Amino acid sequence: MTTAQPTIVRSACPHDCPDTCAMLTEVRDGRVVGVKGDPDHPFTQGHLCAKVKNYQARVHSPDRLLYPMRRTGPKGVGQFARITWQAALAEIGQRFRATIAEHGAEAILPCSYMGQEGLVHGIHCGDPFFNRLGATVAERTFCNSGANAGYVMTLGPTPGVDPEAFVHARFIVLWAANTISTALHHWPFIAEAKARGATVVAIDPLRSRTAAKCDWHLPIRPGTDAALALGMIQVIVAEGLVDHAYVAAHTQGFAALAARAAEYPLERVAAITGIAVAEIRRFARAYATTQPSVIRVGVAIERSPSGGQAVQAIAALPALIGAWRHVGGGILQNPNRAFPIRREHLARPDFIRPGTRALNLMRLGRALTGELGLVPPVKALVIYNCNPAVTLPEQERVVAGLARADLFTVVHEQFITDTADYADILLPATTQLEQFDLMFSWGHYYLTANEPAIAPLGEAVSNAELFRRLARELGFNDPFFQRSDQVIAEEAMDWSAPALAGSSLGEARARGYIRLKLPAPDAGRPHAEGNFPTPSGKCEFVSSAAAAGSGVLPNFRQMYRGNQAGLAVDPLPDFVPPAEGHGRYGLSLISPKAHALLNSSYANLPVQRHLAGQQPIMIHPKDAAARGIRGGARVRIFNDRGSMSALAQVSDAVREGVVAAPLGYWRKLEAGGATVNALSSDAVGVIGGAPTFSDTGVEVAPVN
Ligand SMILES: Nc1nc2c(c(=O)[nH]1)N[C@H]1C(S)=C(S)[C@@H](COP(=O)(O)OP(=O)(O)OC[C@H]3O[C@@H](n4cnc5c(=O)[nH]c(N)nc54)[C@H](O)[C@@H]3O)O[C@H]1N2
Ligand SMILES: Nc1nc2c(c(=O)[nH]1)N[C@H]1C(S)=C(S)[C@@H](COP(=O)(O)OP(=O)(O)OC[C@H]3O[C@@H](n4cnc5c(=O)[nH]c(N)nc54)[C@H](O)[C@@H]3O)O[C@H]1N2
Ligand SMILES: [Mo]
Repeated sequence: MTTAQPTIVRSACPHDCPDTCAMLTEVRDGRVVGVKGDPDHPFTQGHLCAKVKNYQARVHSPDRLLYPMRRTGPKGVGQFARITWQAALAEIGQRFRATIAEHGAEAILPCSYMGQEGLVHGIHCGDPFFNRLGATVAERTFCNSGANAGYVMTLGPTPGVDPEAFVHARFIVLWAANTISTALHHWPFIAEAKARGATVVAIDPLRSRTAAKCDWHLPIRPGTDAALALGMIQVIVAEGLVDHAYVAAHTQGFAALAARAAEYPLERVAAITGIAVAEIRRFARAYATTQPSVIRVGVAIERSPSGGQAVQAIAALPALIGAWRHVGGGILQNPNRAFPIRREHLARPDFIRPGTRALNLMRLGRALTGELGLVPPVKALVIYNCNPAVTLPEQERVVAGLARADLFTVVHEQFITDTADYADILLPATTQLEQFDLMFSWGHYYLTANEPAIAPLGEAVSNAELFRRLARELGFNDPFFQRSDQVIAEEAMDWSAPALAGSSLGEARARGYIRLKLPAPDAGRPHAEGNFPTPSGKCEFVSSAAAAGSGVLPNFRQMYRGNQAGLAVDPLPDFVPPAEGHGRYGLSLISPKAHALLNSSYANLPVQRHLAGQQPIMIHPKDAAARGIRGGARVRIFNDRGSMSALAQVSDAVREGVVAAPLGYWRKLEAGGATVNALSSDAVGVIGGAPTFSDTGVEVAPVN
């Protein structure tokens, strides 16, 4: 047999991660033999992370789901038999038609998120289909919806500081961001600033891998960031550190914000946050007086009742001190706003019939168990790009709901996950190397193309192809539903927008990536002269959209679809105490991202499983001693919602009173058969409908 020369194909990491790496994939004889980071890409810089650097093992894993299957055993057991695509589609069509006839189309619910992040196969891939079908509109507030809402209330949908411009900052705050684990490719820019003399501060209940490398660590109590931000504002105002010229020219509502901040004297802030008065004062002074200063907010900041308002307050800080005047000064929250994405065209909200109900997927458990009393009840569920049995709160309710005999569940997946175990019909999904896509980023300014490296394995189909097939099965004749992947990509972007003018899909495909046409990292000062994309054109310390009661901001609705959670009635930022954690259960549980896992992905694959070990929980030595827990011991973590088992890591890297159990482990692969979302509640934050994973009261006990 002759062995063909290896070919190198340009790929793009598909994952829900800010870095969206440009990859070079090596193919030999129709198999992927390796992947590496593109050394020429200014952000990827030739490196891939612990999750993706052996992506070929994910693609060619013996555990890949490669054929359509029908359930043969009880729900949850994972017994399936192979069927044809034709039989699978026919059964789905028949069940959908019967459900619609009996209960109406709202009895069908899509459950999806960003298992794949691309413009073709990502968050919006199924929206036109479900909107046209008349299904319940799913609000997907898994990630960043509260933070986005708070940020946009203050600043409007601006991309903020170029991530590459961090090299120019002299004071960098990583606020609820574990950059080294969750956005590794941003770290070199921060390290470069540090090498040039910048001070880097981490605000995190945990001395994370990142906090350990910072100059300064503020170990805050979870869910109290809004109080810290208001305390900083109070110091900045009281000590005359305000840039009054900038505030007068480019902001509105200063007096009201100062009055709100005055309600947060440092004694109060210290009592709330657990950080000493002198430390807060020193931090606020250093932040205000060391320019350029920049803040990177991580997604974790939103996971408590006033998480979105924390971001609303933090977004006010750079304007207050005039940080926007400088290259590298300001705030970075979600730079995907720089990409001119035609979300309306991708998602087709115009297909939604007026009055169609919306459901926040954080409440999936209660929706499925019937506790929400939905009429009609959910009778058919289609899950793709998502692993709700692991990633949604109220895990035991989610699983109890999925186990309902009268629920018809379709799951499209690459692997037989905890969720897939409950499918009636299981459909095989391609991986990124078997499909074409075009990727935006929420961590840098490069649009990246992904060429198929190999043909789809087995009978796996991409998300876009699944919805082409479902549309045909349901008789949707509009040619819109049969667009090729290339046409979807072409139409996903506004190529005439300034950020892309003169560029084309062809150029992105030929080079692998294109940088958006924004000022170079050493030249950008996006808000030196104000120009905020808010209703007033100013940085709004008092949100005019909230004051006008105008409900949901447009870009927010497009991303999350039909989110009716709305804005805070209060147009000023405020702190709302966490509901749990200092009450009946003595400890406050956080569930940050695992270094070697990507949300719930990779927990089943050997290399990452080895790196991640069994589900751990980190506990402070004093809290461990009080409970007779030794390092390495198996413990039970519990509250009224559920319980899980974990191995104790006794360490002062976590604050006293706080325990940390990383997200991503699978129920069926862990002792005790439950993971961290068995403990979290489905309460949502004050703004943006965001989850409150960091507001979870628990108790921990040794297992004898
Ligand atoms: N307790 C707690 N819970 C959390 C969080 C937390 O910090 N703590 N974080 C939240 C956040 S920020 C997020 S983003 C969510 C993530 O929640 P999810 O989106 O559910 O998690 P993922 O593991 O990213 O992806 C889900 C599944 O998509 C599958 N998949 C990958 N590619 C494809 C594809 O092309 N097609 C199909 N059909 N499937 C594919 C993967 O195999 C995986 O099983 O979790 C949220 N849940
Ligand atoms: N390795 C890895 N990388 C990932 C992911 C992954 O699962 N694994 N997931 C991707 C996704 S979907 C996302 S959204 C991003 C998330 O990126 P990050 O937001 O950086 O991720 P987290 O680890 O959830 O949280 C960051 C830090 O915030 C702390 N934290 C938790 N609650 C609070 C709080 O109330 N206040 C403060 N100040 N800090 C708090 C945690 O201890 C943690 O160290 O990462 C992406 N990248
Ligand atoms: Mo996320």
